[in-house]
Amino acid sequence: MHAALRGPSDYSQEPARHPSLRINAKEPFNAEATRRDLAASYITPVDFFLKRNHGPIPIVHDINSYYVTISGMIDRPRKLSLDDIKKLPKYNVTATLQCAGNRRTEMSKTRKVRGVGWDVCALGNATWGGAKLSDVLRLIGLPYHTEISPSGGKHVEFTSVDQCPEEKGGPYKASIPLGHATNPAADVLVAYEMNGEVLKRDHGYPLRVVVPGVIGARSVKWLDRIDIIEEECQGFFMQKDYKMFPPSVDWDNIEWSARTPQMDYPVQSAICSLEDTNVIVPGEVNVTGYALSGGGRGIERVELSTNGGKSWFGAIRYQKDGVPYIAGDITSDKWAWVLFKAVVDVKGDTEIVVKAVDSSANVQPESVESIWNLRGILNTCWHRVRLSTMHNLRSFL
Ligand SMILES: Nc1nc2c(c(=O)[nH]1)N[C@H]1C(S)=C(S)[C@@H](COP(=O)(O)O)O[C@H]1N2
Ligand SMILES: [Mo]
Repeated sequence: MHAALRGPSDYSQEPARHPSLRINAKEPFNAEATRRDLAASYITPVDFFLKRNHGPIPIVHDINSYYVTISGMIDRPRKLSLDDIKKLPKYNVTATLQCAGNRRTEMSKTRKVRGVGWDVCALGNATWGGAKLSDVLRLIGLPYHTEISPSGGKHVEFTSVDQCPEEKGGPYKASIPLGHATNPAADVLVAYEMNGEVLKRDHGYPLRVVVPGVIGARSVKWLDRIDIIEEECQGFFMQKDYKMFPPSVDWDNIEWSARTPQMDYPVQSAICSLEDTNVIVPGEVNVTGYALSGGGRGIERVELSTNGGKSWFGAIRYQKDGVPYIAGDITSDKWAWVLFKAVVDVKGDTEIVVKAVDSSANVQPESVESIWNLRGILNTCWHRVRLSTMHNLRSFL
């Protein structure tokens, strides 16, 4: 094992976290921002960025002797230091990382699912700075657009050092197809910066992988090894966790090998300016939130309804101030969410519904029942908030 980077076996050396986070599990630490904090900015401040862990946060003992081992089905294995990675061309990629478990709590309300519960904030949008994985792999003799290595490797596996109970104390690991890893346009990064600052421990210091447009589970933090392997990673999280089963499959009839692990996330949106518990004065209500889709697909429309989906009206989408958002245009951040806003005139008790349509015309499903799955992943049904109105406010004053 690595001496310079190590995963502790207990939670006595966790980093400090922002007090306003909503903690969904303490050990391992899993937390999300409040809806308002998350939607307040296009670039998510590190403090409010989703924190999703499966074990105690690793510690760097000596950054000067840290290296990442690149090995597996290649002729010349190599060890790369942080400086070696930093010598490669640096890219800044703005990409949203979304956990597949985002909105799991809501899915559990129809029928219980297993996993850490999350509201609608298990994601964040950051500008990641680092080397492209495609450039790192060129250093070991794999050219761009290699689908199969000369020795028959088809996947690139990332291994960390954190001690995860699901892996019986072993490290977290995941893989992506070699063709994806060696495609420079896929923008897969070996990142050392987040929002212009050195990566924080919670988010993978000293190096993490960022796979844009793909569920967060493949973006391995605290990188120890990169291995070229024959087939996809056989670790717990790839084989027995992040898979999407149909509603008919439950724990008594599950056959894990029947499905491949999830890669891209589907089109998603949620309202962040309101909570179900809000009691408001009738009148104009600001509705804001986020929408995103996987695989680099942009957001074509965000629509709201106040009559359960019988009719819809469009919300304004935006990323950068003063730059109109055009899905798929080079002026937009292809891997990033869009924020939306609209004003809704609320007269009495109202349910506000949001749904997004991506640039491939994929639409969010109406009901959670049709996409229910035992692990509670990829809940992307129309997001609803129920508002109660206070009609007699004056008489209270
Ligand atoms: N080493 C390691 N990498 C990991 C994980 C982990 O537990 N250990 N969790 C994964 C999951 S499921 C998600 S959603 C993202 C979350 O990244 P973040 O905590 O930086 O938001 O990290 C991924 N990478
Ligand atoms: Mo995740």
